[in-house]
Amino acid sequence: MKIQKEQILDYNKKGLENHNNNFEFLADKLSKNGHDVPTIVSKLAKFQVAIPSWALGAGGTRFGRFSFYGEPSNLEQKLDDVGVLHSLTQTAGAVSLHIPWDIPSDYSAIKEQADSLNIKFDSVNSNTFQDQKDAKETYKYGSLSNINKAVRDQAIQHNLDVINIGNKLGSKSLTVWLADGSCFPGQNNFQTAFQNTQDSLIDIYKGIPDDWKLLIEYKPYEPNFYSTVIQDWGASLMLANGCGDKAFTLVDLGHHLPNSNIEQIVSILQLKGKLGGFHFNDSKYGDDDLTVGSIKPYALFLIFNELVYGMENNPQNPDLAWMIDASHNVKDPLEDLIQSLEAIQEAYAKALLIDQAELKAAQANNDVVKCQEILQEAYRTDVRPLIEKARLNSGGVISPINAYRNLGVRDALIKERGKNTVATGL
Ligand SMILES: [Mn+2]
Repeated sequence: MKIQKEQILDYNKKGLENHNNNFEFLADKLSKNGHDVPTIVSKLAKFQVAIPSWALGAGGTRFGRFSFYGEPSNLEQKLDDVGVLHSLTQTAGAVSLHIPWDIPSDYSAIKEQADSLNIKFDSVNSNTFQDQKDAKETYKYGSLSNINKAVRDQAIQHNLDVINIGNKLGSKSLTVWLADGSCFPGQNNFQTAFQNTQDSLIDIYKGIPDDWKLLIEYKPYEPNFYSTVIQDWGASLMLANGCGDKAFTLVDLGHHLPNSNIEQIVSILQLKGKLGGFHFNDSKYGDDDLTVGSIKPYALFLIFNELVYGMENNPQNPDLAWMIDASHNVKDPLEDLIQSLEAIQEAYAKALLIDQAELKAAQANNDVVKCQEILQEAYRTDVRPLIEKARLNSGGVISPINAYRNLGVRDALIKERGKNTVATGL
């Protein structure tokens, strides 16, 4: 299914007057307070977030999976779904493939399709957390950290294969997340597991093209519940430094112990020029894969404050690979992703409203109250008219969720694909 430009223009007619009134009121207020509204709107329009190919179908838990209808059952259909998201939101201009779940069968056809939908191929993701059909070695006891060299070699080769696939599509980074670790004390030698991982990553790094990045993701627990080899940003940073200049840490919001100060992690990594990518989701307890901004929108805003500061003040840090990394158990994945994209845009817009010069002055005076006032003044602003304007300027819709429902997208997908389709992935 493809949403036509005429459908969007027609849909927008209804809300245009209301949007214009809201935007003018807000733009006037912000301009009077010294904000450069057109620059903020153009920054919002430029901000693009990759959709992972595994997030377009129903996810599940280890207790079960509840299907919904019209799921994409191949890569072409997944790209179509990202195309739907992008045409409505104008924020989802990239897709992040998971290998081997989504290996293209015809590269030029898939590139052509992505081009026609205005979608780029972002980071490619390797998978050594489950055994593939006909694989010689098993990852049951780890992959890049495994005590057995044959297993490590298989995992290294898989990552090199993924780089090769990404290269053919125009990707510029490889994301490595390991499930490696141990469930019980004594099961692994921590030092051996870490050193094996470092050596394996160095072998993979040798295959990273000059204009690519190697992104190393960390996670404190799950699926291993006693230890994970790359448990936190410090372990990831050590491994990245052990590889070289093209290796970076990737921060996933859900991969922290409760109450971790993620904004501080993000800030310091940017200072050191080592933040390479960022995965969005939200959580209450752990890696819950919930809709971005659904539980802790203020924390997301504080993180964006640091990201914006870093993007403006840390030229030593590269452009980041942004991706939504969530799974959908009860919502229509496309609606969930639209909500996440909007939450990301909202947090970003609010962070752009923080008066950095004023904040710096208040910090210099140790005016703690003023510092909080500056942050919360930005946070309390209803920035939605700015996001609507950015979307409209790029050819998107005023309200993506309403449009998605009004245009009957899910019904059309069910008609096209049938009821009992199942997406590859988790
Ligand atoms: Mn992730």
